Amino acid sequence: MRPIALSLVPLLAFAGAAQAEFRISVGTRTAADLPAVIETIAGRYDATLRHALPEISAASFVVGDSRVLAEIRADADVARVAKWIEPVGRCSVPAGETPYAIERGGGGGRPGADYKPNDPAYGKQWPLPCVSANLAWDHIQTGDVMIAIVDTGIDLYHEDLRAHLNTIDDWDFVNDDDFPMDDYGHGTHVAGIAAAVMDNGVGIAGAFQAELVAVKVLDSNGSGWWDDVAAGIDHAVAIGADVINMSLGGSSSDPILKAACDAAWAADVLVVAAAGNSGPGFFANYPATYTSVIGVGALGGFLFGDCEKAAFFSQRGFGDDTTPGNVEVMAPGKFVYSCYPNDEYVRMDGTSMASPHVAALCAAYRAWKPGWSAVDIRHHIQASADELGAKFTFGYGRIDFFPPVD
Ligand SMILES: [Ca+2]
Ligand SMILES: [Ca+2]
Ligand SMILES: [Ca+2]
Repeated sequence: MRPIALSLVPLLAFAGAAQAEFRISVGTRTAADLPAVIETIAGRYDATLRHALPEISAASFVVGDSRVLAEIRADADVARVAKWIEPVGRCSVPAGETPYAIERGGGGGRPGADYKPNDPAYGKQWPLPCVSANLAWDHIQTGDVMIAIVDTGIDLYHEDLRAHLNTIDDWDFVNDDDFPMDDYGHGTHVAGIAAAVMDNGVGIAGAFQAELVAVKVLDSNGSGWWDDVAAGIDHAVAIGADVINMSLGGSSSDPILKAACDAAWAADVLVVAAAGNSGPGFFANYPATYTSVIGVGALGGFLFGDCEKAAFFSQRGFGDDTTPGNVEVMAPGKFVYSCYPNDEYVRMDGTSMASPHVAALCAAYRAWKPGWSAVDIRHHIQASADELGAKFTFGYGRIDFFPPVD
């Protein structure tokens, strides 16, 4: 395995084999129907149970191929109680999100006697004054709030994250273990934006000082399966997460993903997702488009971190809690400076970087107004957003951390 040239071919062959894996999900009419269906499918079709999710009356399996799917669909014992029997799709981090180090600024934000943290790279974080997070810090910086980062994992040892990490309740749904280490880099960057440790004299300041829990659902290439994402959402709800951030997406809906998102929202959890990076010609990335999910577009213009203009890559299409669509609010997603594995810091561009600003705002409201429901918080975020233009592009507008008052 050591010589790189020799290992390339087997690695590629293995990657090809992994892609050929075939998964299905089955939703049942009631949770009580689920155990018998699992037993039937596992017993009759040589299927390997991947996830049993009684909270959403669903399960997923690895099966031989699409012919097995047809056989299961034709099985009367399964079909009688099934709401759906579908192949599971793939998802990934949005396209084009690669780290870089060039120094390019951007600006915006309001003047004021705002809070000044001691983190050395705070001056590189144009997004924070853009959404007035620094003004909100005069009033509230932290609270007993948990944000689940459903992503590629988090660097569990990062100097500017580890003090906020809940490593008891975290989980790796790719490798099926209790150590959701980030082997790609994306989730670490996303986590830092939301809640890197502020005022520790190190690195950056997260937008809100919340507990972070890593829920790894994307692999070392930034790709994953929707049933693993659904299991991750289900897990986040079970451990008491207040907010779920999904800086990931796919172009087609998936019933097990939708069931998990809808169940989280129904359980009073705020679910936030990236709108996608395929540009203004595209809308309806999943899960951002679901009404149970707050879809987030990116601000930043083309060349600079422009606080008023949509980033050129940001997908479009208005949506909220009653209207399907992916852009509910906007947050900065260009030249975003944040944590990267091995105590590094990089800039990245993407709606993935916009989404955790909104997750942090949701967490801030959870701390500021503990009596508010997720619906209350979502509606307040919509109503207090700064309008920037057409709803189809900007949704309700740019999120505003200040004033977080009613
Ligand atoms: Ca752990
Ligand atoms: Ca810091
Ligand atoms: Ca939506």
